Amino acid sequence: MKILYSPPSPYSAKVRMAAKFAGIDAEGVPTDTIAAPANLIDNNPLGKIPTLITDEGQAVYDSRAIMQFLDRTGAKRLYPRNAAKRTEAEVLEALCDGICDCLLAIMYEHRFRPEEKVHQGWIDKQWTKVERGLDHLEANLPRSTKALNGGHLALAALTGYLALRFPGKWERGRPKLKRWSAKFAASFPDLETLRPRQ
Ligand SMILES: N[C@@H](CCC(=O)N[C@@H](CS)C(=O)NCC(=O)O)C(=O)O
Repeated sequence: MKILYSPPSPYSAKVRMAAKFAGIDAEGVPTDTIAAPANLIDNNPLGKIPTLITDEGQAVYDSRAIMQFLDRTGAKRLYPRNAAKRTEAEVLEALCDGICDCLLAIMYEHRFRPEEKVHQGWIDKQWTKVERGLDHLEANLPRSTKALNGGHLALAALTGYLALRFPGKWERGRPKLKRWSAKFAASFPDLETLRPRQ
């Protein structure tokens, strides 16, 4: 099994941590989406990472479909069996991924638009969503990281991405979120190596 990814990508970090946690042997294939290589485009018309390719050649994307696939495939489950708890984990994942969507929209606005066309109003709108989302997380953090699930892994990916791309911009007033991130790093050193990095 292969996972096309890039080291800073938060969604890639989430699924690679999930594969490792679930005991699935997946080879990480560093992939430059801007270059749009054939092994990416031929497997995912959207040209996005992460894209998982099974040993049989089936492509699975996006990251949430990959998480569900890994949950069905691995030795360890990624989502609670209890329906209410599972919904909770899935919503936490959706929130963390959604915050990443806003952060990426901000990054892309700067990266892919000529400077005179960068739309500050759009960036501000995305950042408002980020702030609301992070405040919600600060007030509703999962209690423990002992029994990891897909929601926790999405949160670890999000906080890793914030630390990488937005240092000094998200921590103030959110001590619990910062502590949660540090505790994750200390508790799961093997997963920590897969969090977003340059
Ligand atoms: N909803 C998707 C988002 C994936 C995504 O946007 N990945 C980024 C990298 S972090 C990407 O591939 N960007 C290149 C592009 O949009 O062309 C998922 O959860 O997998």
